[in-house]
Amino acid sequence: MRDLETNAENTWCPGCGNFGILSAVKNAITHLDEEGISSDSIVISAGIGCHAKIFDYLGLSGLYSLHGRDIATVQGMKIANPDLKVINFSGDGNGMGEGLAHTLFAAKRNQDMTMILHNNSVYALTTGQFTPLTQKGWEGPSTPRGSFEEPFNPLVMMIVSGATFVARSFSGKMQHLTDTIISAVKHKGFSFVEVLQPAVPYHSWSEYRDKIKFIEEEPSNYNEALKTAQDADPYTLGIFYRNTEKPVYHEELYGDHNPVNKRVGVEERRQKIIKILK
Ligand SMILES: Cc1ncc(C[n+]2csc(CCOP(=O)(O)OP(=O)(O)O)c2C)c(N)n1
Ligand code: SF4
Ligand SMILES: [Mg+2]
Repeated sequence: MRDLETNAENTWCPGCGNFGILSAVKNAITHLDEEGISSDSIVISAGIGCHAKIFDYLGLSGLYSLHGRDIATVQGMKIANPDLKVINFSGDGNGMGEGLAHTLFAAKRNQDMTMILHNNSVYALTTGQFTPLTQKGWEGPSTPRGSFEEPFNPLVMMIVSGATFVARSFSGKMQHLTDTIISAVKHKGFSFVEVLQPAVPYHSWSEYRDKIKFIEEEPSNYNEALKTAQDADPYTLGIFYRNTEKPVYHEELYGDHNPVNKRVGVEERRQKIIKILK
């Protein structure tokens, strides 16, 4: 098991919801390692934002990517070496704004990866602009008279786009969040976990705690999942959708081939090209 601690100085605000996500991820990785999913086989990526600093605070391999391009980065990692378990840390601005197309296509392809969306409903690092997930009416630095746009429903968006594991948790519910991350990483296919996370300069913990609730039971099929995700308010937690039947991208692409450990030699490749050209 790797040492998950790093020497990086933690610069999150005291009370930031990202601390809960970091702890839950560490718990989940420790548990997964004990179950046989080695921490050496896990690679991570993050975009840019407060959430993305988690990359510096986790002693795991990976690539600190660009704003909105991290989802593309992890897709590349998986295709390059399907034996890896890849985890992406994204923000609501990062993954639902500038990176939205990459998010939708990763879900559409059922890429075998996990996306953890730190949803604080704000572009926090850049000091409080509204995001695609900000609730209507929220008064912030860029929306002093209240945001008048309807937010996306990320769970519905992911279900209809093709994700095969769709869940919501909260950084203040440590056991629920840890268990959800474990299930998401073990899931074969695109797993999406939205994590509600207070950014304390903009939202208080009680704002969340007063509203948090759980779905009664996990929906058993696509239509039920979609209806539950549509009807639930943005503070309802649980696993909304799980489909283990849908093929995953890298297997559709090249079966059980792995370009790293089943590498074709130069001569074999040359012969294959000659055969195609003949
Ligand atoms: C290509 C690019 N576009 C925009 C930015 C500016 N930028 C950096 S962080 C950020 C907001 C991040 O918001 P979110 O993804 O919600 O993360 P949070 O800080 O809330 O965790 C933006 C717009 C950037 N660094 N690079
Ligand atoms: S601004 Fe918000 S998200 Fe960023 S470190 Fe502070 S509390 Fe956390
Ligand atoms: Mg954010």
